Amino acid sequence: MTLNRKSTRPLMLVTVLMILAAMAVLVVSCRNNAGGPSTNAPTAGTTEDINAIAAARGLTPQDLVNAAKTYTPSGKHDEYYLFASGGQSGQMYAIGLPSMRIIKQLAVFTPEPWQGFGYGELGTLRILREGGLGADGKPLTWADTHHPALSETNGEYDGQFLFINDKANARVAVIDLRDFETKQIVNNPITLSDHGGTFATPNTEWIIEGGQYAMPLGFKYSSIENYESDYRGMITFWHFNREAGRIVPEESFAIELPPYWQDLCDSGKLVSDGWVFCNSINTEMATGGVELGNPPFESGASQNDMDFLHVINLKKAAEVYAAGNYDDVNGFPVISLDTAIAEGLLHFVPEPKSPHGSDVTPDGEFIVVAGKLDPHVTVFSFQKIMAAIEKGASDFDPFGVPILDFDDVMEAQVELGLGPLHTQFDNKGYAYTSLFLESAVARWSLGGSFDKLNEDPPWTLVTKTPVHYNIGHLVAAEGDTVSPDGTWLVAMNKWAVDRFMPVGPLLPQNFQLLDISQPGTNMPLVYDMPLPDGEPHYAQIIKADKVKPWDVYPEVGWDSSTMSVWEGAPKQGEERVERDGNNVTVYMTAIRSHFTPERVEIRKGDHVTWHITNIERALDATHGFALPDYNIHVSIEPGKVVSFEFDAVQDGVFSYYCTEFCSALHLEMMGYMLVEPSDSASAAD
Ligand code: RUQ
Ligand code: CUA
Repeated sequence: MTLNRKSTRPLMLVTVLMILAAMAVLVVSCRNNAGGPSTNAPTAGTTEDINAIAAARGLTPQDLVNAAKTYTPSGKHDEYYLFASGGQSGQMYAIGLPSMRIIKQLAVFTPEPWQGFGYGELGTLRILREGGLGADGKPLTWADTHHPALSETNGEYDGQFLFINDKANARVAVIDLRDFETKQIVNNPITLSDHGGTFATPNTEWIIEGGQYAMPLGFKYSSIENYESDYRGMITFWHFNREAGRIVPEESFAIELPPYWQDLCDSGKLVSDGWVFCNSINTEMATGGVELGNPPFESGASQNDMDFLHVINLKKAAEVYAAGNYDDVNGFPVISLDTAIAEGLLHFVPEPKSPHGSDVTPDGEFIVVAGKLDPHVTVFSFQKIMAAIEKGASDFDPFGVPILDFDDVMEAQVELGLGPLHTQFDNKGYAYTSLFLESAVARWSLGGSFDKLNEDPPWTLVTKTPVHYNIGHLVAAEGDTVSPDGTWLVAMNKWAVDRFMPVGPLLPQNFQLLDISQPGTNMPLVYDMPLPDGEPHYAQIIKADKVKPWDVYPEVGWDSSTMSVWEGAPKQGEERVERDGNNVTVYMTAIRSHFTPERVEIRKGDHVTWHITNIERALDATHGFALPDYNIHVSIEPGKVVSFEFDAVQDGVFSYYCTEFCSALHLEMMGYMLVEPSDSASAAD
């Protein structure tokens, strides 16, 4: 096995070479305080001399190179979007690379007032409501978002849509990248938790949502003593209609799986297109009960030397579903485990030891599985898996699922270090694996027919870069496509520890940017970015020019929840308040710097429906609308119409106002909603 080679001297950027030479003497003199600025030296702001600034701040030549690689001057745009999960916040982040600047938070599963998501606006409330009600019958208001997936065309990110799962409640959200808004949330009808989502097939026909904790499918009760007979795992395939920009639940289906905990999946591509690979844990079928003297889950679910990589024939499963060969569970089509076995949809491949991550190489030839408790990654060959399926299995799991022979399908095992988790790829024939326990990113060389741009022997460790600390996922530029870029990689670290100024016991997450553009052993860490939200599991990085968002909505009166013009949208000159019995409808427009009408006079007990069109066409001329006490806030971007409704349960005087500082007279952009008490004389008409 190749050992970690000594780092060669970093290649310096030509543009900074001269600066570095000029400052070398000064920098050497301040090497001793590289841990931070010295307290009484001048800092940036007191001088324009780069040497003096570097000396004062304790910056090394490498620091200046890193700064030159990442600093993005005012007005310049980044090269990539990083779309990161926002973890338990239930949201997502759009982050620019290489600057690592947060560009926007995307409201997905959780109400978000700035965007008006879930604060009265009918369209977004409908999305939240349709996306699942909690046990109390109210919309769920958080999510444990894990794995974003960009839509793909021919295995390349196409910049059109973004998907992400909620592990806690087994939900999948669809975000439209024309306006970066969440358009749909689907709630898995048969199970509560997913982890193996979301993954898009190479042309985004299917969005894959794998399960996690087994339970009786369809939300039935069964004693945990009946675990083996009644509890089940699952994988769901949501059919995506690109034209409509929506998942079509009526054209989606699931496959029943044994009650192992399906963990992470990946879609096949190119040669393996039409296949899906999910690792699993707890093939021991441990049921916990440490309080009863049973082994705790953490050891009960880690007994076996091998768990099972689930090899699923999605193409054939779709045919079985189309032929109607499925059961109905809670109104949802589920291909039974027996049918899956009989039709050859499901095979197992033994995978060592508490596996995590299942990542298909860009050529679709290999599947990389890491073992959390094994210093190796194991590489399986798709061709060998096909040959072994052809040959037929001689071993079966307790449910009758055929188990392929490990030696028949294993291509290589590469020793990388402690706690390997996830793997990404580049354009040079390297793979990159996160080492959780070792806090490092390992670069290793792929074998096979891959057209390699590196000179390292196949299936060997090339180098490691330490990261801080306890890295979970890592993500490379265009890293899940058939042609990764090999430019940047972001380590998504679970712990930040000492990297940032202290903010109390709850620390931010640490995203660290690595430059992976040079082959060999030079893979420098160039930037640290605190993310003020936990815990972002995964992200994807797409070339910025592939994403083509709208500047403003295409036409005035645009309903972003249907992505079309709404004919009923309030128009300039036709603003009014209509009354029909106790139902009041407000037709309002917004333009710098007034709402029309500026007075809305209603009565206590009225049911109010309120529409506002922003008739602006100027870039960034967004108005916010706040209705205090009624818990309503919406964002109305240029061209958009928003609608909300409420019961006027409280009489009094309410000043509604614009919440975006949109002009010099923004403070005057307000109006009064006067709610007359229902028992006053004038109310009796
Ligand atoms: S996986 S715990 Cu993405 Cu490493 Cu979720
Ligand atoms: Cu519109 Cu402030």
